[in-house]
Amino acid sequence: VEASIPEPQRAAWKKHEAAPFKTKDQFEAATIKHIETTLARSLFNCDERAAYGGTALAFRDRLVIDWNKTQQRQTFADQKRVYYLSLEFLMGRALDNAMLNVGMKDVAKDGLSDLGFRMEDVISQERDAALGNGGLGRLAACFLDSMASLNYPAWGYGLRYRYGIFKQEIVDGYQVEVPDYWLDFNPWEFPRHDVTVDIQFYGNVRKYMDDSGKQVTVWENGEIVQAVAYDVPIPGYKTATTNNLRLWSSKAASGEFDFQKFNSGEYEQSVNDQQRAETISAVLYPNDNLDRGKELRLKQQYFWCAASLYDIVRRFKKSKKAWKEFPNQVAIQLNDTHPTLAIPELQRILVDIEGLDWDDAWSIVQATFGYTNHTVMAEALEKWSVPLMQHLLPRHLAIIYDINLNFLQYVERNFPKDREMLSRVSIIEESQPKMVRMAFLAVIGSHKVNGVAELHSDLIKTTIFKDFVQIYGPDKFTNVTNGITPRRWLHQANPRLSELIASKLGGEDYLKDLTLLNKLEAFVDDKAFRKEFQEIKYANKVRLAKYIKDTLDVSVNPASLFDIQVKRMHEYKRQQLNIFGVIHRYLTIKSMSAAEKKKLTPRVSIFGGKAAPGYWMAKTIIHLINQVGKIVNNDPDVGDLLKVVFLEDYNVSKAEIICPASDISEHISTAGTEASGTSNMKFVLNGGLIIGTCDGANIEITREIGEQNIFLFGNLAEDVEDLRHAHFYSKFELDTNLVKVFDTIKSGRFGDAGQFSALINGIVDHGDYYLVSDDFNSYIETHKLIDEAYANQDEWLTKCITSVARMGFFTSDRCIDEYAESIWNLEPLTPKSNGV
Ligand code: KOT
Repeated sequence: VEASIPEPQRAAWKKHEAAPFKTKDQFEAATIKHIETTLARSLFNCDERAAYGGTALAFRDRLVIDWNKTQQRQTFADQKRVYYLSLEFLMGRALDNAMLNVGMKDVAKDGLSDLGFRMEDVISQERDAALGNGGLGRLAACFLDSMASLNYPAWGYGLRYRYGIFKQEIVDGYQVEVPDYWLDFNPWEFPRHDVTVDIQFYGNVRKYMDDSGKQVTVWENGEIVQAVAYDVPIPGYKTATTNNLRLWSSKAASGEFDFQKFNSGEYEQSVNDQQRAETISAVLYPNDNLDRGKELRLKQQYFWCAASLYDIVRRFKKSKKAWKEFPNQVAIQLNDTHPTLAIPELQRILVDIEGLDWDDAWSIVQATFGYTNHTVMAEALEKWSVPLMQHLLPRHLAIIYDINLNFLQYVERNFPKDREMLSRVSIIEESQPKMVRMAFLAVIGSHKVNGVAELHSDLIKTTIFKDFVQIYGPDKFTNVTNGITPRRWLHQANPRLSELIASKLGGEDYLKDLTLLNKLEAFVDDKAFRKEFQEIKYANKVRLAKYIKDTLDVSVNPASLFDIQVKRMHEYKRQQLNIFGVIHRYLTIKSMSAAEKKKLTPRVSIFGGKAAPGYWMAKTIIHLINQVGKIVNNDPDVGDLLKVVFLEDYNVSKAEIICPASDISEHISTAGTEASGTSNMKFVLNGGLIIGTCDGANIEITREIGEQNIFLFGNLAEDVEDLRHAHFYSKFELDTNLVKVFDTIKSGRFGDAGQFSALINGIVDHGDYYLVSDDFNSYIETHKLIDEAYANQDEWLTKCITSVARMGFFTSDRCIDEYAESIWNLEPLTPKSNGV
């Protein structure tokens, strides 16, 4: 308030108030001004990168104006906000999205052309903001887009990693990781050097009585690291609402480095301190669906939770409201268990610092948090060792013990006869060393827990959280099926399809209300529409074929069936099942007569995805895919009938080229392992069909689009446990076709067989945990059905169009409305027409 300009001087401000560009001329002026003054370039040395920089800065100016007004509006409105805490935000590029949301893409296109540049070239200069591993991080990014587009007062909180997910290079068929230093030019972030928070680690806990006889607990003598805020504007689609994503960067508390130490000759120590502090936000952990329990990761989590909560509490305290109002002003959503330390941290702030009673504080905490679970895979469930937590966060561990004690007493009162239950549900696992089970803490500290697709939400209630359903009743657990933003994943990735749809639906309203897509079904027999739909798919395949030629020097025929599996490499996602299927197809082709070959549908099998650097099996699968490609693509017996390619460095901007170009995409996880999957939605929305297991969101996609429009195969989740058991305790006969595939690999046809023995042994000798053999026959039979179906292009096209028309449910806008209604109790705050 003190920084507000006094009334008499406001006229001068208003006269010169920054105004957004509106016309092409104004866009050109703004862009040139930035190129010449901000970037210090000129007519004579303006390359595409500089043109990108100027354009981005011109759009950034526009966003900032809306952003400031949005923050002002949200502050004055004095209503509840939601804070989305996620260690990952897989944003991809921002310029195209900004142009689309602001509604000025055409203006910019014409303007850039006047200045001598092509829009696509300028857009492709931008580096992806890749602060995430895969689905979980991309979901957070889609949610930010939807929250802004629906005018919800919402902030994201994350870490500003200096290095995002590594860049993947393929060298001799092997994955090589290259660091992703993405910050050399990032026009989208605003450093807020005035918004800093001191974060403590280590130290000790001391209790004493104050003068009034009240017990006080202090956490002291720790090491301090400073968190600095960097803000990123998040524009909504066709609305003035521009929300904030706040990313924290770590730095030595003493500033640059400790001059006292420096002057007294301890140069190295002072530089070391600085580096230790900066290490916290240095790099994203590159593991998807895996918890490795490293101390630095725990530091990242606490650093980010503590800074975010300090910020949220500081904002609340400005309102001078009573503490019991906190949950009416603040909802905090935990994106998986990574931010679970926010629970004991808020309890600590309320009890130790603000002096609330434990029980009052705990009611506030529980009413504030919601927790989203994204996985049931045992190796991904976070546990922290008690000794580590004792060392790093002694006060938090004590609070967790108290939370646990209260909880276990409650359980004991309500289930007095069930002694076993206490050890099953305890936050502390009595192992050696003891471990803190973060998922249990998250459940206990939240008022709602949700899974991300129906099957998954049912599974968590019957497996990992079964006892908690007993304890709290079923209403604490709910489902919010994932979704994707149609702005990026339809309009931006597939402008021609988007335009065709708009021409049939009478405008672009469907991008705000995706259920309107159902009106497309009326055109399923419309000849001209069908033809254009098909032409667009073909053009998208041509674009991908060109990309494959340019990057891998492999020629693929765009008339072939494009069969795509792009996602993180993981045994449970079963890229190995896919490549074994490809080898089977290769063997089949090799045994075919010329006449038989003539009848076969030509295929391109396209793979892409990163393996965690320490995940050997996943890396082996990448290697096998590349080795198979090398043989198959150069076999004259095969020709165009089969090509196998592995696309390097799959990321968000590449997904925007890949998703519109599929005929079939593969979502073939062992049933019950893929919580939702979201690329399944991207592919279908772009007019591709899918082959999939009855897993995650595939099930609801099937319900929406109809069984006749999807290729489902494989065992069901309910049978997985028995099958796994049978692999060990009954006679386990491998699928005969799979044995042939293994024999071929073992013969050395795809290079040194020793390289692949662990992959094969995992199935043959070690119980085939992911049921590759059990599902192999039904997988290859289903691929035959796909071949046949594709041969009838007319029916195929009908399936594709019908599916697109029925995908309205899978927009992330629907997700956000569901969260707002059933978890956050949050209302939108719609700007007036003047944007204020
Ligand atoms: C777990 C630990 C570390 C990093 C990532 C995870 C993770 C990722 N857990 N689940 N996911 C994926 O989340 C997506 C969004 O909900 C789901 O669609 C996908 O099935 C999960 O595997």
